[in-house]
Amino acid sequence: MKITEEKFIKDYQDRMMAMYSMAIPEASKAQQYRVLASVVRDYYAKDWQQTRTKYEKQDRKQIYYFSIEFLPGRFLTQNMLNLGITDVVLSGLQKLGLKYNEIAGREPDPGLGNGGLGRLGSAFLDSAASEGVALNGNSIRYQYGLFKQDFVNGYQVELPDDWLRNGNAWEVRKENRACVVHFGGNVWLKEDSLGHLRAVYEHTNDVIAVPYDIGIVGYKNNVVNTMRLWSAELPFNADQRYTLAEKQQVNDITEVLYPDDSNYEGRLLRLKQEYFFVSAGIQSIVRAYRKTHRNFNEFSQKVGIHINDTHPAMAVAELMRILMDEEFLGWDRAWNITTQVMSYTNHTLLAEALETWPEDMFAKTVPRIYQIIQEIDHRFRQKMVPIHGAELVSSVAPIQDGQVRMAYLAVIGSHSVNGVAKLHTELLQSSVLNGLYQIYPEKFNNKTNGVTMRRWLLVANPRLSHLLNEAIGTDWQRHPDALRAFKVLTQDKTILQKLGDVKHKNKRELATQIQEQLGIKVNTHALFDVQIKRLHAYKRQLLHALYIIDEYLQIKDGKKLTVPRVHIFAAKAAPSYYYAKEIIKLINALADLINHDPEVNNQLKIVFIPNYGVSIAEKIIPAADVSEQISLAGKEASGTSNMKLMANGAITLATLDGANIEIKDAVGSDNIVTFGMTVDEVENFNFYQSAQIYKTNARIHRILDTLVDGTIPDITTEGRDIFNSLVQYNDQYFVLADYDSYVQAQEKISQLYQDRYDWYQMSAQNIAASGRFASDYTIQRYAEDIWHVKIEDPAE
Ligand code: RUG
Repeated sequence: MKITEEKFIKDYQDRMMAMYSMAIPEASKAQQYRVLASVVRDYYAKDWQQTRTKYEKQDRKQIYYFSIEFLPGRFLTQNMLNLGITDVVLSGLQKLGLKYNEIAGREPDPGLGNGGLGRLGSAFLDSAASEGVALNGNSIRYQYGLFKQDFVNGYQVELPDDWLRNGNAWEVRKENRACVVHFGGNVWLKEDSLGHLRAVYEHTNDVIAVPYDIGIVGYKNNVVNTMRLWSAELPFNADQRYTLAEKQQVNDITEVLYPDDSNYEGRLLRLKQEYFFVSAGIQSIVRAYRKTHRNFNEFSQKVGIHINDTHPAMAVAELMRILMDEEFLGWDRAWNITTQVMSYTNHTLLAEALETWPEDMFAKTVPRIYQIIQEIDHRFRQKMVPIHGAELVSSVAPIQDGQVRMAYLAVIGSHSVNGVAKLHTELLQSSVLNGLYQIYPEKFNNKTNGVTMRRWLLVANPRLSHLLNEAIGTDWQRHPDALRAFKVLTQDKTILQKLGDVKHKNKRELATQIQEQLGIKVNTHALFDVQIKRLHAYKRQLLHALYIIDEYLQIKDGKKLTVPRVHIFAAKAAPSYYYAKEIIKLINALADLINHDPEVNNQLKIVFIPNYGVSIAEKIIPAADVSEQISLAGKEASGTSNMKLMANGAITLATLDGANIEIKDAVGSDNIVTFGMTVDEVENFNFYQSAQIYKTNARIHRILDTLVDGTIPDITTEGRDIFNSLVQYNDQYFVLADYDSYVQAQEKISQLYQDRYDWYQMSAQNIAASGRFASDYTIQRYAEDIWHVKIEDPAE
């Protein structure tokens, strides 16, 4: 459909009238937004329907990406871009006397994820639609997204994220596709008159799962895929039978996202959430397949189910349940199909993030699933013990020591298991999943993460995108590898000058926002040193904070910093993660001290931007000079902010962890600054004594003392706890061990930043090398190697 400016203006006026019976100037900004979203949605409605029917007609293999988290970011700007209607809409709105930015800012940013895991899922959906891969998201429609973060006296406070309060303009409720999910009760198998073993359920608590679909618009290719989010409701017409408490129990299932991505919580509600979206998703997949197929002969050629992290691992048992109990396939056939259909991505090496459920809780909550996992466990042992020995096999069996172990279930039930960066996959193979790697080496493969360049460049950084279009043409928008063409221009002084201008303008824009929102005035000629990610001890925001104290002490000693700096943080801590919240308080207290000290003047500023999420990242990333990726080696599976920041021309300051290593390979060691211990060094560091470092290293001694001697006001308990964690409790994440090396790296950064020509040359090298980290390529590799689907030209 060709959208002209005239058509858009008319559509907008008509829709305003239809929805609100108002003239445009009378409407609030929120109403203006909802009208715009509704008009834009219309522009892809037909493509959405046609994509579905085309897939059906072609009997195309459908892939379902099961993830308990997605972080799509705001849809409006991205959808307009992908539909190719941005210019028309912007000029049309202007003619109507409306300001796009004000309207777009009214869209809630759906916080349906904690961080990298959810964002990766959404990047994959965007890339798959843009590449013409039939990938469907499957998740939970949380009533409340990840909490909104605010600071009160420097402490994190959590406020509910009521993102659905005014409705969600992009979703379509599909009541006719609802299904029933059973929890609890008793279940046994009974032979029916045809000789089939049927599962008989008694006293179950049933919940209705209602799907809400959101269209995922591909980039200028008429493809619109679907993200399906499930909402829990009471069974139809049955209100009276339920007590308030029972109603609440059903609402609870999809009420709120668990706000922790690095710690597993063995809570009943979480288990229910997991089974809820898994069961609903698989029922709807089988139902869709059954519409056009009489038997299951082709199921594994037509369906792929991806288990994103362990949360949806019950998919293995749920598909077995449906195939056996409802479709009457025998165990072996059902198992054969299931393992061909399932694939699994692991995202963490942290032992505390690997899910295991107490057997009794599991058995009570999902009895039939428990029975099936028991059988999987039994057959696995029976088959593997003679080959690999009892010790190895029981160390990786799905059930052991009263626990159901979800990662092991996912590996055993899938044909493919991948890590998310080269190092991470190697470490999975050699440590966390080593036992299963010995048994199934052929299943393991690496798929390094990626990011969508269209959101992180075209949407977030229009100035840089414009420069790139001017310098190398627009091919990179569809084929991000074409950014490589920018490499030959890294010697071109005019280009570097323009690149510097772009960065400076972006910094000015961020500075204005910081001033307006936080009342902090920052020097836009200072180096913007950025660390934005979840707050976790392993990510070592503390290392960065100690360096800031170091800089502060130098200034107080009368020295001048080599370059002035603005340290920018944004991070949410899990509400129950006390230590992480103490670090937030420390950074805020430091900000308070340093930003108000007249002796510091313009040399040093600290800004902690609250409520980190996709929308805030879109503002910070284009303005970053330095990207801090300083986790302890071996702890960060991959990281993705490292890739976004690189694409926006920030220089990475990194440990050799996760995908940082591949960034270094891509950009060359002259264009990245690395420091710190390697994984091997960390692993072989047998007698670490952090107290010894405190004792013998005068610089560190002095910095740590400021945590407890009153230099930083208002952090008595926090300062003492952090001090103790570093000195008395032996510094679990080797902050002190890496400190000197970090300082050297920071000094190198300062040296480099003094010569802006060299700096922007490095920056340009980073942009030019970033194309390989586009999720378009990652999704192609998933499609080819894991899901075995051909990338089809959507035009055909
Ligand atoms: O911590 C990891 C990141 O390193 C990674 O980049 C991201 C996407 O693969 O996933 C993050 N993650 C891990 N989020 N939740 C978990 C817990 O398994």
